[in-house]
Amino acid sequence: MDVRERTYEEKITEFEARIARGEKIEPGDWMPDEYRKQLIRMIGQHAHSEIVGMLPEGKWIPHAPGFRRKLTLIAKVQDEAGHGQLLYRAAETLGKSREEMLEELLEGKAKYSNVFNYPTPTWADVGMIGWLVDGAAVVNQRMIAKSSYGPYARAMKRICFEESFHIKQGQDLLIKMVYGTEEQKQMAQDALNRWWHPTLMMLGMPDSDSPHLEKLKRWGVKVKTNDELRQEFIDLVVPQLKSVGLNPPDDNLYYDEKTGHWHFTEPDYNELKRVIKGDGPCNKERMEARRKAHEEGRWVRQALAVAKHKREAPAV
Ligand code: FAQ
Repeated sequence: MDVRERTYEEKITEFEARIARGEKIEPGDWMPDEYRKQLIRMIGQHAHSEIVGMLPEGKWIPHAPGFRRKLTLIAKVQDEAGHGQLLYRAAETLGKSREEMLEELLEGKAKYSNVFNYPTPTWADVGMIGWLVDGAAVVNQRMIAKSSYGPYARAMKRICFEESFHIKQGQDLLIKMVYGTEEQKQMAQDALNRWWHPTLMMLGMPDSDSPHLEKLKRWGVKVKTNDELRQEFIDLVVPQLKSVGLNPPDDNLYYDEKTGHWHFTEPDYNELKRVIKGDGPCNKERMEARRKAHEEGRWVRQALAVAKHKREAPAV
């Protein structure tokens, strides 16, 4: 038996061969440091997005029009909290603690999705988050379900299942408005105008300007590129919106018979860069709300830590 230590080249060749065979990489397996780093970065940002993403819709819970709409919205927002939990757990399998990740978020050092830094001035915005934001999230996450890292890929099964239901609640709410009064229809169209470009940006920088894409693709963390996912989302959602008389705010949007895809105007990626650096319409408000929630939850974490300590202390 060969007992010598394997070289880095041998380890990475075997690692890449496993990915090429479609095997999943699991927490205790050997992996290059850069693969681990990329995953912690991406899963951490994903987890933060889920919990910051509770805020723009959460503010509408007290104002939801009617008991059933309120119940549905509460359930949706709670689902997002659960997704955050699952994702923090998945990131922890790579060696970074949830506390560290949360600290980075609260100190403004960690990123979360651009899209949650925009306001929700009307009830129609709640529907648009479901239809567009959850819609784009599912397109991305169905791809992540095929990712090479086992815990991340498996977490997507439940997340995609629940987020597909969130899309339906957004569509149901908006279709009611679109077939309601003229004013309600206009509210739905205005919300679409507000959310269209931020949602397209949500799927990442264009491939030509994405510093991470090459590694993520090479190691099967992503099996499609940001631009491919953006096109897939547009091809899916444009006919849905048009079928109820809603029109994305893009004068150059048309179906190209030759390519079989919808042609669209790219969003302003300079705006994306500004928003993720902290200069969006609601960044400050979102971070203040997260910090307040963290402070208000401190007593729960302390009580749990005491209970854990008591359970683990040797009996006398
Ligand atoms: N927002 O090379 P790329 C949801 C950053 S879940 C913020 O393109 P990458 C559920 C990027 O981090 C939504 N930052 O990066 C829900 C990087 O910064 P770094 C979240 C962005 O990783 C629904 C730099 O720019 N989903 O919505 C964005 O290949 C409703 C270079 O960019 C996920 O997180 C952006 N849009 O692609 C909840 C899915 N775009 O790290 C509540 C997993 C780029 O160098 C209500 N994540 N940046 O400092 C991903 O697929 C990717 O990480 C992307 C970014 C697509 C977000």
